Amino acid sequence: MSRRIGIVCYPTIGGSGVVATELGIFLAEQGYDVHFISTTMPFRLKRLYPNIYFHEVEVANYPVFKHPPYDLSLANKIAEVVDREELDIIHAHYAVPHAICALFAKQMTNRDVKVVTTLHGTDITVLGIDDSLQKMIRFAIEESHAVTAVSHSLKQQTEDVFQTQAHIDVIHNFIDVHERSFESDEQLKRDLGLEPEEKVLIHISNFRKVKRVDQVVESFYHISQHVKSKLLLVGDGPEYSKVRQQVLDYGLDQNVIFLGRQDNIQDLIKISDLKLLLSEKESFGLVLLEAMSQGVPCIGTNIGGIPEVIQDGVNGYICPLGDLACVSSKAIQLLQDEQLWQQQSEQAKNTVLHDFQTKHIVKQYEDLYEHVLKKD
Ligand code: GMT
Repeated sequence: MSRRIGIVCYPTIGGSGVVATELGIFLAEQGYDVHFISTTMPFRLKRLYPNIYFHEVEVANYPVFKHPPYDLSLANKIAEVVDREELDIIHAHYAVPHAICALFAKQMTNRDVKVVTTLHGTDITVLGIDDSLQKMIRFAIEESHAVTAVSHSLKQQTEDVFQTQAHIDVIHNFIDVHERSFESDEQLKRDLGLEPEEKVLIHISNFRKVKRVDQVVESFYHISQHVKSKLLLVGDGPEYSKVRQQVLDYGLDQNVIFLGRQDNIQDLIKISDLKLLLSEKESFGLVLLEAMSQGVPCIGTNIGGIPEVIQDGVNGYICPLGDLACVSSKAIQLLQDEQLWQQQSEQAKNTVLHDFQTKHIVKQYEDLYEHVLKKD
């Protein structure tokens, strides 16, 4: 019998939206009926799938409300979809507000629908330490029929922050390795003004403070003194203007290319030699998988889930947070040693293939769904 799964997520650009959407697509390909419940169509959902449905949450904005009640509209929509589409499972990505709304929706329906919650990071590492939300997040974790975290580190932090005994399964993020071509687009390099002999470093993020993009620029400043190179900065967010100014202050404006938000990051990764992710908080770092799947080694901080993806000295390097001397020396070593780079590039692809392939990881979610469906 085909299972009917509702997926509640933030569909906009961001790792959790990507993971939720790719999960839905893969489940649909396995024969599940998948119902996305969200404000806008998930951005990676680019073609029609006969068994993927999208239910838009419309937020009522009456003058009586000071703030439009998004969470209530979402809960109501989830309940409506559970009843009408006879859902078996609601898979909520993020404890607040999605898991809370799913649990509330469950109360409104007569169906024995199960709630699976996936923690992605910010709900624990940022919201979890906010007193005004802590009780509610603990409730979401303890009342869900199953809870998953995207890394061992996030599971540990959740247990520490909430002092909860709730069982949490670690299911890592994943990436589809099919249809990957490793050929670098020489025309794109020319279009971006990259010289053939120049090394290309890349950083992709939402430019939140936690991403420490300023430290990426500072590390690049040192690297560029030793290696003819350029830095691609992909994304936009609160720190963007500050980082632009920093690039000017360092006299790096000819060497740093700001690309803003981009959908097709794979094309940019393919022309890159090294990826930097120097965050102070990062439950997993999905962009690392995007890079490694194309054979691009990564340097990351020893923070959160990053060391669960980068194996130091194997497929990249791990440096202590804020240790920019470590970042630049490792980067220079890697970019100057072609043989070492080739080895790490191969290892990066192998890591993704062995540990983070969609079909292996999604199987863990499928097993979890079957497990919760047997629960009372
Ligand atoms: O990193 C962000 O600010 C975006 C956030 C999101 O909602 O997508 O990312 C979180 O979830 C991703 C998918 O599981 C993880 O790969 C990111 O590491 C995690 N971000 C943080 O923990 C800061």
